Amino acid sequence: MERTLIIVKPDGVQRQLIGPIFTRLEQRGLKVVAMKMLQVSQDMAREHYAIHRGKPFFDPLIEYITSAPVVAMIMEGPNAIEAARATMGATNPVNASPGTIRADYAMEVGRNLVHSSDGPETAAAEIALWFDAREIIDYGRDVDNWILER
Ligand code: DAT
Ligand code: MG
Repeated sequence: MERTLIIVKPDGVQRQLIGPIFTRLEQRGLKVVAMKMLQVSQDMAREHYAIHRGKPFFDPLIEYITSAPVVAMIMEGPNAIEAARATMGATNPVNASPGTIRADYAMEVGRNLVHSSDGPETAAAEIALWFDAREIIDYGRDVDNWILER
């Protein structure tokens, strides 16, 4: 089953939106297999966003993601990466479709509340960067018989 990394960014925690953001993903049927709150270090932020190094928004992005605690989680499900990205909405909230997290709760690209991995390789790398293998719990849910067509 596919796994993806989700982060409620500092603005999401500060704005008391951990619950609403989490609820959208959880109630779709995505299964939480790991979660924690942490203060992101400069080094970790730079590694997480390494692909954006050199871009004009890189320094503000690092400052933002390290500015206050975040909540990170791994979610699992069929096509979890695509499902989470669709629920999150477009990078710039102004372009995000109504009903997505970013459209419904955010105004600007530099305060877009949530991160979710954009592909299988990035998901694997991000999960390894953010979590120890021991923090990831493999468990079953009885309700899966009603969420997944097996
Ligand atoms: P996403 O978070 O949708 O995966 P991304 O990986 O392209 O988007 O960029 C990472 C973050 O960097 C994004 O959430 C907000 C910021 N960002 C991206 N493009 C930007 C831009 N053109 N101006 C300002 N910030 C930007
Ligand atoms: Mg991205």
